[in-house]
Amino acid sequence: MADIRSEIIPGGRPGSGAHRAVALCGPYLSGKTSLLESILYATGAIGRRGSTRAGTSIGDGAAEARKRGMGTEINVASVDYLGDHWTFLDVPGSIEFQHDAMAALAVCDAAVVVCEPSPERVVALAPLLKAIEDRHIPHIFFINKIDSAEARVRDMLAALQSVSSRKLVLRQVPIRQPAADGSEEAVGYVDLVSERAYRYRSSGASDLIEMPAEILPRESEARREMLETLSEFDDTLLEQLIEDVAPEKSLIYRDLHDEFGSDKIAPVLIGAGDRENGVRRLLKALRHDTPFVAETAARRGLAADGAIETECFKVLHQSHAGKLSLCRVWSGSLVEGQSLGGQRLGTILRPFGQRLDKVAEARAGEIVALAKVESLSAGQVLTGGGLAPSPAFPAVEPAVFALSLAARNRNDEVKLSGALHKIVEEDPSLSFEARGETHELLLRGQGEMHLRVAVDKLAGRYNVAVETTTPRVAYRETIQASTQQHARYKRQTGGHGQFADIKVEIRPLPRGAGFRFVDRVVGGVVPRNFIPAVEEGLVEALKQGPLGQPVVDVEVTLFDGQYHSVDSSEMSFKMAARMALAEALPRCKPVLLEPILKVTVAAPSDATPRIQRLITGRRGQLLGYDTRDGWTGWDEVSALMPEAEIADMIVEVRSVTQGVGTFTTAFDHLQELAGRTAERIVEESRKRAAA
Ligand SMILES: Nc1nc2c(ncn2[C@@H]2O[C@H](COP(=O)(O)OP(=O)(O)O)[C@@H](O)[C@H]2O)c(=O)[nH]1
Ligand SMILES: [Mg+2]
Repeated sequence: MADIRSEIIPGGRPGSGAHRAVALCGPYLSGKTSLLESILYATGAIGRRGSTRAGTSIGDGAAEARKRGMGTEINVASVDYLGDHWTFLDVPGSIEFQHDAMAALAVCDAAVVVCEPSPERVVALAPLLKAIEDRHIPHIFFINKIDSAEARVRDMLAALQSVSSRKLVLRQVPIRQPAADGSEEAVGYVDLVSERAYRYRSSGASDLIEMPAEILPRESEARREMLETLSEFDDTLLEQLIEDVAPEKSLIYRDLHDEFGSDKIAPVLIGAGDRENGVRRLLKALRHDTPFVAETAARRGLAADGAIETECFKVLHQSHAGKLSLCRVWSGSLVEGQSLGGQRLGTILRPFGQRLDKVAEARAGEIVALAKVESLSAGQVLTGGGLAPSPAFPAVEPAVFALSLAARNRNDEVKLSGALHKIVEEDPSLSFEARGETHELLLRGQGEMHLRVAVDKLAGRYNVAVETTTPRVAYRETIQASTQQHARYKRQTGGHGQFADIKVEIRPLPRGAGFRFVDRVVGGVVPRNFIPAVEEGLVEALKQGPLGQPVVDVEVTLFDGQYHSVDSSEMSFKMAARMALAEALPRCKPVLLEPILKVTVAAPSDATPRIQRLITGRRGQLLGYDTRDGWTGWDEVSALMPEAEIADMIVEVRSVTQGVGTFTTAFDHLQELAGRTAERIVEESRKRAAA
């Protein structure tokens, strides 16, 4: 068939040697890495098909990924296929590693959304689809594991449509046969455009077969649906359908191409990625319909005017190669050793799983790793004019989980801090912070698994072993009663002694007022120059109150005192102030204060009642709920909750939302806490102080 479609394709044509990039995305375990393996095998890039289960796949080769049998980082591999060059980015499916997925999607020409063949699990796709749709990334659904699918493809299609705002176009229907165990098994498919039937083979390309008669009704129904959807965006096709004229295949192909490339429709293909079923069909759809680099650059708002332009979307730190900036070349080409925008480009590497192949040049469309370009980080575009922020680079998701870290060996503290900087540069959805008030080093991220992988990296790649604990809550205490206190500090040791005498009044202040010092000394009974020392002593004493926590919301008034012209000093007044509070505070009905956060939980609406129960079950106070802005079928529940109850809340939020629920927090206020819980907290901090 003469490729009449090549003329209408802007930016390039299939077989012209262009470089395109496609992200393989979808939930954890949907089969992305296996699909990548089959793509590599089907295109001849590898001679043997490995498996993720056996730990022999090209993807997931990093130690942390192999250990868990799951993708924890982007896997990159390039292939040549029918005269073009393709880079596939197999991205982690777990929501905890989604930042990598978002970064990869940002630079791809198209995405393949690999999904399980279970309608009840499509909810898990919602956050990913939202990101893809918001960015107008052309995407194909690949209903995977068709070999073990129990649901019918039409039900799966309906479920997918319910979470997708693009019109879905089913391009294949399965041919089913009764299996030995009485169930039905997919043994092949009919391509709805060409109206050809194929039989799957356990490996290799499917065989063209005669169209089974019993599939015809289903085939023509599905084909009509496909054409009707395509005609919504094409009047010519619409007229033909109305007039009952059979449309030319070339028109259907053109509509598929144009409507996919402009993100009006999302085609749906079926197959079994781990045994190459439907993989070649997928590759051909990509070959014909994936936009070329110049079109994607235009969608991103990048210039692509022929001048050199490249964008970094991910950084890796490797012990031997040093810093690697994974980049897509948007226009022009990069040459080893070249100077660009004040940066010297050293070695250029083409990743293939864990392997890095040196190349002399990287052309427009390619994805390569640039070695040791120290100032080039994810979310930056490098041109002859220097570095600039990427347009609309994916923002970092708010952290929902934290661990407190400590180097197992105290001498490793400097090393730990250096390593943390590197792993955060690799994955900006991790962050760390030295929290003064609890003397902890906090690592924050997207879930426990996310942080455990980071801890594994610290040990495995940077040789820093760390202990992890649950972060402490920054409790406070305050007083509920007023009192007056007289304190005299007097020492006589040899030469001249120390003397200070003060009278203070202590009273509670409203929540959030902090500490207030009032000087009501008259007649110089405490000389001016000693008054700051009194305040300093008070501040020191308030660092730890009778319940072991910092004391807040108190006012201390200095109203009387005495001094000695020789023995009084700043030091002695400071001591007197500390004594005064140490004696007075226990009498002022001290009470524990716990931090209360304003929490906003986002989840699919049908999970809202469960989210509300979860919140009230964790001492939360519901404030209300609303629809989530920009999300169809999602709610946001807001509540006030104790910080202590939020520490592991993400686990439960995910378990009632098929993994997609999330939340944000912000400090709201401190609240009095009494009873058993308070006693336990006071006891724990006493033990810690004694240890
Ligand atoms: N039955 C069946 N299993 C598959 C298929 N593709 C992948 N799997 C299995 O699904 C599991 C997850 O595959 P993997 O590629 O690691 O998923 P990923 O997390 O999406 O990368 C593995 O046990 C695969 O063997 C398929 O087409 N059919
Ligand atoms: Mg994987």
